Amino acid sequence: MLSGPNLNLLGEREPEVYGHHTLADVEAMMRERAEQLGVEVRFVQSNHEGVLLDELHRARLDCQAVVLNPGAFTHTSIALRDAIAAVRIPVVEVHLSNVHAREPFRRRMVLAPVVRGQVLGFGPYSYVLGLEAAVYLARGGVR
Ligand code: CA2
Repeated sequence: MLSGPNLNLLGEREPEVYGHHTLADVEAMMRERAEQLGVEVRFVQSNHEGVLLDELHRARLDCQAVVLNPGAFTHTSIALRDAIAAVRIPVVEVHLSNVHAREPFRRRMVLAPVVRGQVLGFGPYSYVLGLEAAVYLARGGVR
């Protein structure tokens, strides 16, 4: 599970947009579901694009799928797009908010063509659904 910039502030500010859960709360929800599904999850949050790139590269060696909330890099990062296209393991993009119902600049999603799918708008539950999708893909779901 890779979380991008500012998501470490979750629960501290803008609760009307992102809710009251902290990132630790969201990760605990995912961990609980991961146990039920019998899978291991590694959690990384970084505010640095290069660290997210390194983690995607690392994941291709020891993970079967990635759940990614790229934060604002969703709208800008061609480097993340290239990395996702390069790593070959399935990447599921998740967002807490329904970005399409927000500012027009958030509708530009540069990773969308290279991820396997997106889950957005369900708050912390987007992460749980993203995990379920990732496990489904890792276990040989849709190609
Ligand atoms: O809805 C999402 O999950 C986003 O990826 C969150 C990003 C935003 O730039 C994307 O458009 C949609 C921002 C994360 C910032 O999180 C904060 C949390 C608390 C206080 C301030 C920012």
